[in-house]
Amino acid sequence: MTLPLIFSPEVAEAKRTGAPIVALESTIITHGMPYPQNLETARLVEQQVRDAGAVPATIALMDGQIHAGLTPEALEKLAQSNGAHKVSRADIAVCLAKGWTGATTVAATMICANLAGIDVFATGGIGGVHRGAEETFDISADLMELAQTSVTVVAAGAKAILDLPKTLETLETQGVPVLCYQSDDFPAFWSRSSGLPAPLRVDTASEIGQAHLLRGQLGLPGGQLVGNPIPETAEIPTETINPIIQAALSEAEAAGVSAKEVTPFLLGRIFELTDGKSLDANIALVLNNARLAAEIATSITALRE
Ligand code: PSU
Repeated sequence: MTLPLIFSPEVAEAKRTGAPIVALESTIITHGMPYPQNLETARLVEQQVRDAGAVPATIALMDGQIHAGLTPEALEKLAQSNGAHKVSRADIAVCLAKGWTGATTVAATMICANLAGIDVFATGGIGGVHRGAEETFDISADLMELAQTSVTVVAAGAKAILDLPKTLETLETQGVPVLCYQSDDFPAFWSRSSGLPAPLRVDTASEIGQAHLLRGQLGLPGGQLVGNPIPETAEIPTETINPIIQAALSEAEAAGVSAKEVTPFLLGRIFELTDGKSLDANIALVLNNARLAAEIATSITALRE
């Protein structure tokens, strides 16, 4: 039985020529944004990666195969599918065995990117320690994945619906480097600053690429989290977004939402409560992350030569 991993023609060609590649996740498409904005954003993000000189590899599970790179038809099918499973580390193998359509979270995308030989991955915001985790134990598998899989993940921090101080503490305990790009603060997804200091500050894509390769040489397992603040023009100030997050959290609690449903529920309610402004910000920050990820992938390719 061979590893069920297939490349789109564009990604296969990039692998053949050694061109830089950026992995992209698919849970953001199926569970993070409504249709049709999810499809439009997925296309724009792929184009942003190309414009910045790299090749996009959107990752998803379909028909028993890990797809690294989706054809335009497959991307459209995924964006319109209502029944896609949200797949993390625990679910990948069974999802493939059953031939289900699986949208990969940050954790699962890291695993697939690593198998596909892709070093860099861009997303919106990683999962983390949920508020009230001392009661619920709800901690995203994304954090443990960063501790064990060698992929550099570019995100606008962790989603601000989370307990950010506990998320940073957990990353520190797990030995995950958190590199804040051109900022002294850890970003908070829709806002440029969480008010928490950057564990590490970096100022160039090349520094990030060098650190990625050095970790390999040092024999350190695990990846890096790059915190790239949302562009100033697109940010929603914390004073505006915080009460909305609180309202959405109260509703989630009242409705008894738990486990994998929490993040999609909160993102959906915040979208409604901000009249769509949270989605505009989310799109802007993902595009910003895609550009930086392409620059990092390009620098890693050059450093390897
Ligand atoms: N970034 C976004 N929107 C999203 C996600 C990331 O801008 O919806 C997804 C990622 O796939 C991430 C997941 O892994 O949310 C976190 O889910 P959970 O909190 O259940 O681990």
